[in-house]
Amino acid sequence: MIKCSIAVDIGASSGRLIAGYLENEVLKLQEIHRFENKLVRKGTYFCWEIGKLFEEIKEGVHQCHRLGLQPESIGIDTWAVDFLLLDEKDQPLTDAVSYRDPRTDGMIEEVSKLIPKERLYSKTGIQFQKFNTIYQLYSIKQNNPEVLNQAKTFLMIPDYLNFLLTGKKVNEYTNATSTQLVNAHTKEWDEEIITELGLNHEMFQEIQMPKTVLGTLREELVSEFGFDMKVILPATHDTGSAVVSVPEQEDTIYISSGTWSLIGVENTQPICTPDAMNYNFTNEGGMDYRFRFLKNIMGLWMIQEVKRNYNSQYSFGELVELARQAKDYKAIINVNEDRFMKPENMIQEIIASCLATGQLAPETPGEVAKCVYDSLAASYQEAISQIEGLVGRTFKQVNVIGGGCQNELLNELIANVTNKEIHAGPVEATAIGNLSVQLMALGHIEDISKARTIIKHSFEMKTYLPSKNQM
Ligand code: LFR
Repeated sequence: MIKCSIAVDIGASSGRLIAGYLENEVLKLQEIHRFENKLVRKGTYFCWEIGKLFEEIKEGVHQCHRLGLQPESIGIDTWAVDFLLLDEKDQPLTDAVSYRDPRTDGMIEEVSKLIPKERLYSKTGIQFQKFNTIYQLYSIKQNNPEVLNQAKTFLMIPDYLNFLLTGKKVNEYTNATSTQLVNAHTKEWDEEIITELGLNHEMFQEIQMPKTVLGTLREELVSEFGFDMKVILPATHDTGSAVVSVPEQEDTIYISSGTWSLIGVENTQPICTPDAMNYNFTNEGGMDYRFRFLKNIMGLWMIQEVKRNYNSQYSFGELVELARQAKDYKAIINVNEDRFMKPENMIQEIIASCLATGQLAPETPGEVAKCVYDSLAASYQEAISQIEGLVGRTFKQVNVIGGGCQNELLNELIANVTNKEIHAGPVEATAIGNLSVQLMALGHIEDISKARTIIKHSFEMKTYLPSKNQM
């Protein structure tokens, strides 16, 4: 049996288990299980089906073994900011409410009354997004204080899944920073902020770094699978794992392209200046205490919703093709407006936004898709000029990683709009970053720079140059 590690990578629209192992310094991947993830309405909230996600992870582990692979370790990453609160019997007190739920409307303003924005930013370096954990917790404090009174343990989504695997309760660092409660300078929970919000300090767990071997499987799981394995902390925030696998950092701006587009650079120090705050850049904690200085752009969520609103009549590939055919239509909307976070109907929202800005409304699926792609590219360009201004230098190339890097039209548009060379790949950046950290913890890869060299040699990248025949 081939020995491997398993990356569990769960995004907002799908999850996957990918097995990986090194063969002559080349990282080999094998997808072993893929499943859907989506928001479901439970009572008045939009939630994740956390129990189902755990069942899918178990199914994937069984499948790995059936395929003749022997996992030495497993590591989980998911989106950030969402969490569960457990009672004294370690039972969840609520469903796993999603960050897209409107329960946080108005909470940035409420929290700002207690902690001025400048102070919060200079301490944490984290962007102001209404869905951050801090605002979710504050919304619970205002509307369901009894839940917080009973809460003994705060675990983020991957922390909770790790708890189900091992019985150990810790908060992994990269994901913890997305709460806006971790101090960017001490890299620990910021006790002052927690006190000023009136939250209970005790529920926060010890912060542990990626590469930590958390433990082994609970006994019931060892009997169920018929084997044990190590549970290792990768960067449990998916974007943290994705950025581990950006092969070249020099002269490069990355775009981690999925449900969100995360655009930025890797730094060794946080930039918590008023300018960075005003442009709403974030300094998320990364591997080896590096920082991801980046901006959230609404991303492919918009096209996922457009597809859903057309009752999935067109595939993503077909929408791209239709957008290419709609080459005479052009309208640019501000994709980062709150109205696109969770609209009733994305197509109607796009039309309304075009009309409100005095532009022709898209009339066909191709025009709607073209508007989304053009607008995303325009938003990337704006973020790039902000990054260049904030860090005081220009960058030669853009490396698009993640599922979205397979969208050739979008890559061409980015090349044209930014006038930079675009490198696309790896597609499975998040799983690759997750696996690399596990392989480091197991002693198979020395460090992150060695991991990046291996990644560069193991996966194909495509290059797109700016063209004169712009769409
Ligand atoms: C991407 C991501 C982003 C985070 C958003 C919400 O999947 O993790 O980094 O801002 O989802 O958690």
